[in-house]
Amino acid sequence: MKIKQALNPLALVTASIMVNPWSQPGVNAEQNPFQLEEIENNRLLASDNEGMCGEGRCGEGACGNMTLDMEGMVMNENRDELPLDCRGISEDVEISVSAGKKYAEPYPDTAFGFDQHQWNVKPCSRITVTYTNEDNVRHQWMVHGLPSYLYPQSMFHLEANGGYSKTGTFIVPSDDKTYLVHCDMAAHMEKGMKAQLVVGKGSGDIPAIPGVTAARNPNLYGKGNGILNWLLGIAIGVISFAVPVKYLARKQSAL
Ligand SMILES: [Cu+2]
Repeated sequence: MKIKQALNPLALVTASIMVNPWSQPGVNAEQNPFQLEEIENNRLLASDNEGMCGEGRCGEGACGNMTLDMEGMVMNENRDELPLDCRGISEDVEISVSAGKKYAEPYPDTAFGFDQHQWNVKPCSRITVTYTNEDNVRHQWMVHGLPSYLYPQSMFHLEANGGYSKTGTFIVPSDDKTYLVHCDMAAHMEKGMKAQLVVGKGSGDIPAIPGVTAARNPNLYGKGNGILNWLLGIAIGVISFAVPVKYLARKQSAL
């Protein structure tokens, strides 16, 4: 009788509801609406230009403001032309960025990552980025929000095919601004390939950058409260066992 009470499914369901499985938030790659709109506009502009530089018209080598070969692509490189608000180059900065699945390992809810997620430079810096892709799928390093009179679609863009590196240079304006950097391959930003380039004092952090800023809508699925999750799992397991046992016991007593 006591065993039957202990296995009372109603009591177990109540107990399992009382166990709170919510745990500490993970980092998901939420974006703010402005960034989403900007990225979507850039995609539309890029697709408008596709017939100009894509579809084999230029083949390998230079094409407008894009260089493309078997190893990847550099788009909108600018080594010499100063932004209108810069009197000169304040400093030359060299950045090496690695991309790959292994860089996602420290961060929950991510699958891809950069080895760094924030870079700080002075206004009017000339920045040379060497981007190395350690995976076997394509990855991009794309900066948004640059002045459109220098950078079509307001972006500078490196893309490295699996196992290759690409190097490109661009010059940032003089204003304090935080630029979104991401990989635009499907779902890669949402899965961790998101970073920020801070020029001068920046203009405020971008949310949900792995290891840098928190998500505004954190993931509430349990990952941290291991004991509570174990208790919930045990309770569900016991219920699954108790219901058929009770049914069989009733059936037997009726015979
Ligand atoms: Cu990627």
